[in-house]
Amino acid sequence: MSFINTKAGEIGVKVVYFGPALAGKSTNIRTIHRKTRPALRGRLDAIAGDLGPMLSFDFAPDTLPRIDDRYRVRLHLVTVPGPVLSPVSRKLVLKGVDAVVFVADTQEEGGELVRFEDNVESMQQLLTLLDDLGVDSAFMPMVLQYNKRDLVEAPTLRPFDSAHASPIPLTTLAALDEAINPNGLPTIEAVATAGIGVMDSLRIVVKDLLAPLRAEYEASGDRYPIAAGSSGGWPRV
Ligand SMILES: Nc1nc2c(ncn2[C@@H]2O[C@H](COP(=O)(O)OP(=O)(O)OP(=O)(O)O)[C@@H](O)[C@H]2O)c(=O)[nH]1
Ligand SMILES: [Mg+2]
Repeated sequence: MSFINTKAGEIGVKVVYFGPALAGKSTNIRTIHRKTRPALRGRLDAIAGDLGPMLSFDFAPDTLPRIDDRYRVRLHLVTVPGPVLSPVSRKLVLKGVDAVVFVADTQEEGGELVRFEDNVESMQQLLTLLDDLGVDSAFMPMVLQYNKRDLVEAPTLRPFDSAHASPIPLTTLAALDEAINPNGLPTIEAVATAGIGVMDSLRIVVKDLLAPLRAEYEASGDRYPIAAGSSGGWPRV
């Protein structure tokens, strides 16, 4: 649910960093904050949540084209909080979401993804929460960031399951992609702690956001005058 602030000449969009606990969501946000010119960005806020701090900040990249030749795009980046699943907090954070960076923890041990199931569960939770909020995830710009690719060991030899005369399936990155990405959303491998793949993940969803924003605001003419007494911004309905 993007929102327009005619006074500031900006359209705000909300990008949520979702994923299992400790996948690297906050590391993404901190890295982007650090890499953004201070003049373009707001403060990095840590709001205490019931299960941990929720990080957020906003910035208006000067590299993005204006919408309707007038409006700058201001990105509001937010993480879901917490080491424990908290559907209530997560749903609140997702309210009004315009795009999602799904941060998966793809560290490996012995050639297998240690957190395969956590990633699958988190994606299921995301889809359920979006559905609860009435958001059609099929139209949501989303990128799957396969993070912690520095924690990858050379695959070890797998035991052979003679009963089935085939190797026991590995829980590899390809298997994860098959499990959580049936519709072929864009994916990117990352090492968030080294800044690898972080800006590119954001770029992918922002690029996918621009077309729908243009369609929405450039077709709307002057439907958004500044209301008397308002600060100039209100949520879209
Ligand atoms: N080796 C490695 N460690 C990482 C990477 N990304 C994040 N980490 C580490 O993983 C831990 C968790 O990172 P956070 O960014 O706090 O993860 P989070 O998803 O925000 O975690 P919660 O908010 O607790 O759910 C930290 O110790 C990070 O330094 C990565 O790409 N490689
Ligand atoms: Mg965090």
